[in-house]
Amino acid sequence: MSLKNRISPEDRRKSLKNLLKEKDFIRAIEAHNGLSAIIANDIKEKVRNEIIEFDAIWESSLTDSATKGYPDAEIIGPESRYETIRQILHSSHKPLIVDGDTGGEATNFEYFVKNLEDFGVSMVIIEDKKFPKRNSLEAGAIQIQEDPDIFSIKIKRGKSVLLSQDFMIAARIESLISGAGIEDALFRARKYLMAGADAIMIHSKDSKPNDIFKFAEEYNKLSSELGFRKPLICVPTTYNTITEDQLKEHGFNIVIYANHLLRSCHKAMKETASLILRSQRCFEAEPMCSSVNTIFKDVGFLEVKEKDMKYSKGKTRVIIPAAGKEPIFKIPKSMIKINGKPILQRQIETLNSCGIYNITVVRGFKKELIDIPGVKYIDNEYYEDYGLLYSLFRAESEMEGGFIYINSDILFDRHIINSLLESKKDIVLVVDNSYAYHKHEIDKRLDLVMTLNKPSDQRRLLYSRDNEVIRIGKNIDKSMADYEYIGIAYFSEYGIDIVKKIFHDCSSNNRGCFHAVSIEKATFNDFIQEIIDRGFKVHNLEIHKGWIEIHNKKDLELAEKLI
Ligand code: SPV
Ligand code: MG
Repeated sequence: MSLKNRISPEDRRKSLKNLLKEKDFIRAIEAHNGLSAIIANDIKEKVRNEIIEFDAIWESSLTDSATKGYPDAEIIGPESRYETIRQILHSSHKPLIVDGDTGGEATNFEYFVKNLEDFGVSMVIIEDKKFPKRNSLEAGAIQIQEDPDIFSIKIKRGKSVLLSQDFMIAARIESLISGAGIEDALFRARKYLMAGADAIMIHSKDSKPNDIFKFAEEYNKLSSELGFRKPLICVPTTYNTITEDQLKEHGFNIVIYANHLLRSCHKAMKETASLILRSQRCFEAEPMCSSVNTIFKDVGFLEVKEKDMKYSKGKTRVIIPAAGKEPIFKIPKSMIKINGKPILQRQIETLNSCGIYNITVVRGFKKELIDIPGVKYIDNEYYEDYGLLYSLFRAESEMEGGFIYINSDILFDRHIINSLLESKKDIVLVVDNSYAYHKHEIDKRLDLVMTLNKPSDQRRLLYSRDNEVIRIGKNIDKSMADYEYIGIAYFSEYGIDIVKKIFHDCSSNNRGCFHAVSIEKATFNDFIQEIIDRGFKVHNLEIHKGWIEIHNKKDLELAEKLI
């Protein structure tokens, strides 16, 4: 349950009636638990230049029963249904339409209506079948309709217990399901409307919409005759090529996509389970799954994490691989002094100012010279033969829970680290968009990055926080590159998991060439490219300046001037 989708029962209850006044067409999608309700609530799409979303949620008897492993035949009792309803209400702020099955015996229905109204539900739909009903979609299932007068009394009795004007009772007509036909459906519609039904749902399991269109036409005539028109609802599970525009045109006011979230996850679950069996491990199934981080984000866990972090940033880990030897400098680069203070000292001070104290430095070349207090040291004795990736993994034990990776030869503003800590992605590279302005003046071989979405001039003003890296390396053509990678990256707990598995998989299985070198000599860029090539997402955090890299003596002079 997320704390963000809160609404009072009163406000939620009346929101469906309000929506029906505001617009002539409402779309509802099924949810069967808290998580599916979060998806139904939050999902948005841009269609024809308009951001659209679902207006309401449908609590379906079919999917509620199936989620609990039961057939849809009024076996699940009301307390169990209330539990699902509560989960949906706790996880969304949208109006909820509850599938009331037959409503049971009239006294049971009165209590059901009272409870739903108290919870803040906006509408219950009951179907005119005899208790216990059978789901309407299965061909050959015996469908027995209720006497229309008995059903009308049930509607009246339900209405009589209501405290508010906001709660609606809709009558669902099953004449097209039972085979009784359109005449019977219309006869019943008249009775139910006269009994006080607030809406009519006409159901059909035909693959074509002809019958429901015919019913809608007659319903419009009936409404004119009665002098009032109540909303008309349909569930196009079988006649699914029909569009919302066509339904609107024929006078429907609410469309319910009644089971698609359950059916889609059911299919995905089966495929994933089979793949794990076939692979005899779960690594291959990973790209088929939402990342744990996405789920954490959806269910509000990241909000919990953020609040925790706000009060204990000190737990964030940083790893700085500083083992390499740079021929033009006689000492480790991290000990090069800028205006009298070593780069590493400056890095530590910036990190400390962000509340970060858990810093590990991997030493190698002239390790005895790196001795600044306040950090933990791990040594890489093989720095001459092994590359940066190897140095990084010398500090594998320090990666637990997620960490920030920082090159040993850069200086950076604290806002970069703070933005990175707010990042909600699993693997994030910090990339600079100012590269575009100076790329042609620089002859150094930069760590260039290509992203999935090309940065536009407008996007340079509004930083893109949600772009994906598709290529990284020093060999990318400058005219093709979108950004420069600055040597700072973030790995969440889940990101670490991926990274560790890929590293160990490569180390044990890759005896030959690994991205133009060997795995032993691999660079950080090679490794990131491997992660991308294996189908995992690497995101970028776009910045504009605020850092400097000490590659050569010229950079050193520039840094001395700037600081
Ligand atoms: C449900 O979703 O439970 C419904 C619609 O009642 S149907 O399954 O088509 O009957
Ligand atoms: Mg149902």
